[in-house]
Amino acid sequence: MNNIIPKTEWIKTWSENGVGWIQLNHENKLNPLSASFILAIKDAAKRFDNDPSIGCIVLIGSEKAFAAGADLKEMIKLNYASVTESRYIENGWLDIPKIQTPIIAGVKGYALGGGLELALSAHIRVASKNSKLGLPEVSLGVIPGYGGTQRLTNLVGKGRAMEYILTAKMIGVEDAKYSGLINEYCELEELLPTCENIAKKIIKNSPRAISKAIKCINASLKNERGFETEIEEFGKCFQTDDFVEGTTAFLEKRKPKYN
Ligand code: CO8
Repeated sequence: MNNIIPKTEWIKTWSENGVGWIQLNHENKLNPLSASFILAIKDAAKRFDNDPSIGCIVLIGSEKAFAAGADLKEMIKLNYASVTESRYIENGWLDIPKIQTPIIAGVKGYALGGGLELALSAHIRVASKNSKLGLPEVSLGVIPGYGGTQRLTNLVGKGRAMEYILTAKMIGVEDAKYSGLINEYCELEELLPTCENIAKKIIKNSPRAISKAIKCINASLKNERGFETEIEEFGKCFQTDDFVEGTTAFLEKRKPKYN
């Protein structure tokens, strides 16, 4: 996994009035997140982070999906070692939260599995009314291993995190707003203006104070043991028959049979 080439052609970026926009633009409009796609997202975010004219980053997907999770055709090839030892996840996006510039995730359609975990690693989440969010990993024999068990719990509390993760259910925007999973929801056509309005409010403040505030808020939630445990248990999932059955069943368009 060490020679991953970022798939820059799956990313569109532009900037306007101090806002850096990143659009996930995979040929499959569900934006399945492969390692090279994730690297391209991370590189684009880093470029904006290093540009002093950018005060806020907005990350969006397609009309159909922010992202429907890890690319299962790639994930099925992973094993314990590739997940834990080669630091697949850290290479992927664990350092997105280290970015100093505020990131708003603008969700239209599906934000599932790794897709929701990407949105969870943003600082603020806005969703359009047609959105469906969720962490369906346990239905596939894995866990939300991109920081989902940690960030979701920090955001919505243990009870809700248990409900969302253990049931693997799709979460509508009203429920998501009520639980604190998203900050706001709006009409589909209002998503970009709503993100832009939040960005404008952020940009007029001190960029140095903002990056310090982000650092402090993240530090208050930091639980390195939690992330370590997640990676270890996530890696172990790849040694189970359930993972093979769950992921194969999805790709073969059938229901999994767990013993
Ligand atoms: N990866 C790869 N391909 C996908 C994915 C995916 N996550 N999701 C959909 N596709 C493919 C389908 O196989 C299908 O391909 P094809 O046209 O070749 O048959 C195509 O995209 C369209 O999909 P559907 O026909 O299923 O589209 P629908 O509109 O009927 O349904 C859904 C949309 C509800 C989003 C449905 O596609 C779905 O349930 N997708 C899977 C969602 C999911 O389970 N995501 C979680 C994945 S696990 C995960 O993210 C773990 C994160 C941490 C692990 C990190 C590991 C590195």
